[in-house]
Amino acid sequence: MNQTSPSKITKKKFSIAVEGNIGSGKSTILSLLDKSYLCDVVVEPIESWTNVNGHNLLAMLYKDPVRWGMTFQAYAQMTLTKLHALQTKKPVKVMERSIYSARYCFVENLYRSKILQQVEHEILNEWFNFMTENGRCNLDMIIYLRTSPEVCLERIKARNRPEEKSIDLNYLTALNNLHEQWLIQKKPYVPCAPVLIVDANQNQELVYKEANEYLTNL
Ligand code: D5M
Ligand code: MG
Repeated sequence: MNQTSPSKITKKKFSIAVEGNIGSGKSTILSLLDKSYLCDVVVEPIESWTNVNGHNLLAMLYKDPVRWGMTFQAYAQMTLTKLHALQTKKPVKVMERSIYSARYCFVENLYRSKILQQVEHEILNEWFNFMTENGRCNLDMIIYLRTSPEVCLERIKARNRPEEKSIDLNYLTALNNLHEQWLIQKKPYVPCAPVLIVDANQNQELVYKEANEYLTNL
């Protein structure tokens, strides 16, 4: 058992982020982990992104990323920071995504594809640096659901969210490359916690079994 094992923690929770491309199966795994006596699951604030006082900001982003990219990322960063700060009861807190994937994958992709302007990137970065300093958004572990963009596309088609109709293989490949750079190559961004890599192309029951076995043996 290592030093940060949940059973050794009295007040501080062991915080985990489940990361992976769109359609990698994060929500499915989280809904299974939610039943565990060990874990409190905190899901991605997609409900708030699709209803900002009546505005579907996620749909607006997919429809017109140049117009809404900055607005969406500013809002995503804020809602995710709130989830990082959320106090939970059980020994392990499991989050869907984190402020880190928002910054290192989504913001980075919008910037590299010239959808975000340099000044917008600078502002988001300054906020990100402020929000992550002094351990404010600390994680103890990252579970990376590693998937091929092709498998993600199939799952996205199957779940058929109206906002996600425009997602194509190019977008998923770009996001996949950024997840890989961050969580596997650890360059140019270094993960803030140890990374457990799970092959999430496989059947989702097996993915859950692998993640759960790891958690109960911590
Ligand atoms: O999917 C949640 C949806 O939200 C999916 O369409 C991707 C989108 N999403 C999540 N975070 C971001 C950021 N930071 N920018 C742009 N789009 C985002 P899921 O597969 O559950 O992640
Ligand atoms: Mg999800």
